[in-house]
Amino acid sequence: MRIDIITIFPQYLEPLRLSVIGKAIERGTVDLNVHDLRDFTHDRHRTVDDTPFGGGPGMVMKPEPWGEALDAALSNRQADQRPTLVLPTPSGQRFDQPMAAGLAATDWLIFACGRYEGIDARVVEHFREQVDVRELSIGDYVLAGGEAAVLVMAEATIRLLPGVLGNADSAPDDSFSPTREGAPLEGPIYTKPQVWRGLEVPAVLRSGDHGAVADWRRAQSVQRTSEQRPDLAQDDLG
Ligand code: JEH
Repeated sequence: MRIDIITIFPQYLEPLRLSVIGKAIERGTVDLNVHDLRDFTHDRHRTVDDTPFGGGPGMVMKPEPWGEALDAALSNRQADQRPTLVLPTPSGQRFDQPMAAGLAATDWLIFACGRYEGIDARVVEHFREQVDVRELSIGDYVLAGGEAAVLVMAEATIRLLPGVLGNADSAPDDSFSPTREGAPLEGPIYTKPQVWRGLEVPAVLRSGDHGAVADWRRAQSVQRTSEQRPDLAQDDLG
């Protein structure tokens, strides 16, 4: 998968080069290209913002640098390639696990990180002709820009690519997997030592009775989901 990220803070995206996502980049599973929006300005101050038409607080990102940056990212593409352009915005659709899976099924993502009050709306209007546009939000709180949202969306997407997770079975059993429907949250997990600071690992987990372990885990999931996320709980599960 190819991923382009356009931002005025390229260093903000460096954490993607760590850990399991970084390995995927090193191995070539992901071709990550981070671009500095200011490289597509032409004035001495490398200006990317201006005052809003119609008035109001703050500044708006100018369309010209975005137009040039996106033209550059889209250059030299094959006729059959139609990338997905993801725009993080507080007014987008909520990003969730099925969307991560949908993005992971594409072969080219371009993330456009806004700052200030956001990007001049004509940028999306213009590029809709060349790309599939997704305006997405990671949640109902206000960030200072799109970069942190892109870290979240890119990590959630890349870890789903074939070969990225060590244990191929890890992803399908995740909290938000459809296979955990009704009680999607995981209960408590334990490792050695058997007793730590006087606290014992539940005996059932050491019983060797796989059926009893599965039943216990299911009951823990049901309890945890109803306590922490009643909105996700299916109330006929005990
Ligand atoms: C924030 C991209 C580009 C700040 C305020 C306003 C809210 C009412 N989940 C997310 N939260 N924030 C972002 C995001 C995602 N994905 C996000 C961004 C940009 C993504 C610039 N900013 C900063 C920013 C305007 N306020 C929006 N309103 C709902 C509380 C009040 C106005 C716009 C942009």
